[in-house]
Amino acid sequence: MAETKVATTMFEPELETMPSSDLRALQSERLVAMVRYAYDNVPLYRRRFEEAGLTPDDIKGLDDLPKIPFTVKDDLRDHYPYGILAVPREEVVRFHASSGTTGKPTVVSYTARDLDTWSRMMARTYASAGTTKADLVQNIYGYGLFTGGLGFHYGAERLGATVLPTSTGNTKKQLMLMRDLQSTVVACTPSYAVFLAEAAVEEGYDPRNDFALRIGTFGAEPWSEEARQKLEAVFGIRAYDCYGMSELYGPGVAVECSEQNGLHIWSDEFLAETIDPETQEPLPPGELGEMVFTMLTREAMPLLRYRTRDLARIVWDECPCGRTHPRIMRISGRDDDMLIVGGVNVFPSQIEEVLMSVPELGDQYEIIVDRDLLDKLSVRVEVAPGQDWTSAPLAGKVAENLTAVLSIRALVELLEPGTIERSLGKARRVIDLRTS
Ligand code: DLL
Repeated sequence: MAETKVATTMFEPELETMPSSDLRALQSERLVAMVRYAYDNVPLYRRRFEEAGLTPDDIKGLDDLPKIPFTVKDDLRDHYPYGILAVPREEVVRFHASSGTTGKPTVVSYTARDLDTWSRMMARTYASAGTTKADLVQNIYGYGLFTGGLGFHYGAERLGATVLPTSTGNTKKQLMLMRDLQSTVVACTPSYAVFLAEAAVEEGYDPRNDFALRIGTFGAEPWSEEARQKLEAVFGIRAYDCYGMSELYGPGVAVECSEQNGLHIWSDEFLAETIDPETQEPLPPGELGEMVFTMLTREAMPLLRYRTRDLARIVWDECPCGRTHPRIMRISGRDDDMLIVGGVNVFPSQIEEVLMSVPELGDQYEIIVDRDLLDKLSVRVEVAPGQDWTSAPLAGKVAENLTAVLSIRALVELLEPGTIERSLGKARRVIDLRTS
């Protein structure tokens, strides 16, 4: 589908296309005010500033950003249950929480104005992906503590589109409603979208003709260019990458535009930097590093220089779509997702790219890391329907392709289609069995 460039309308054209110098000036002004607000209202920030020998007067603009101490996820966990609150609890109109694999969830909070800002960012996000008032959005992100469901819900309403709030689960019903109501936009995780495509064919639908889908807004987990091409081909849609995290409202931090070449960060609200995760030094634009965000107008839970652990490049080049906001050039993964196998760094996204480029393979896979004497990397992957999962030459070819990209040996096990358990939300692809 990528051959037809679609001009998209903007939700807030003046803010989305403001000259970069004006955008920088706005960020600078907001940063100064936010630092003062955080210092005055959150004991943690006051303490951090005091420890660093700083006062808000030392932050006069963007050039002083590197002086500000970082905030990390543990700072939020340490303040369980309410997290970092800058307003009395009565001013909070909603909480969300991120599941967190270990221990207590991270609770995040919103004032009425925060929710308003978030909805605007989400309305921009939809519009950037080509959604208009005329669209019917089937929102399959989970409703509840996860920010995906309500984030995509209120954003669609703010844009004036129609929402079908199906939330996760019940795939047969999803497909039936998708056909009967003729949904035009689907919002879910990319791994669920892949599963939905497979289930549609199994249920006897012709996804390109029985459904009226034209746009997919996918995010909440890494996915590859190859996965995008597959999803676009199966459903006859354009598939857009959306990035966000609970601490930064939820989805709606950054999204692709019609160019599908990098995700614009809504930089009047989110001030982005990249740092070297080891030295913590800021990196020049365009270099791969850990993304760090400062929220510029957040009321309930201000975040100054929040370390995301997500690795990406950020560029400030002009984009043909007309938006001036800088772009994330694909999220390479999280630095805590990176596997070190036998001393070699391996990103699950590299493995996905290799697997998706072999036509005989299906879309479902698992990465297993184990250790006998040495570390061992195994990949279990389903073959595509109709392919032979006992084929030794196919397994050998996949293993060779993986070794060429990763520079370490990978064992490959082919599986019958349907063997691996499907996920409704974020897929769990990596199983690390090493104990130390
Ligand atoms: O996943 C918010 C969200 C919902 C984003 C729906 C997009 C769509 P958390 O559960 O807090 O919030 O997880 C945040 O997910 O730090 C990234 O590691 C990962 N992530 C989110 N979007 C992307 C993406 C939501 N487009 C964590 N590509 C983040 C790669 C992503 N990773």
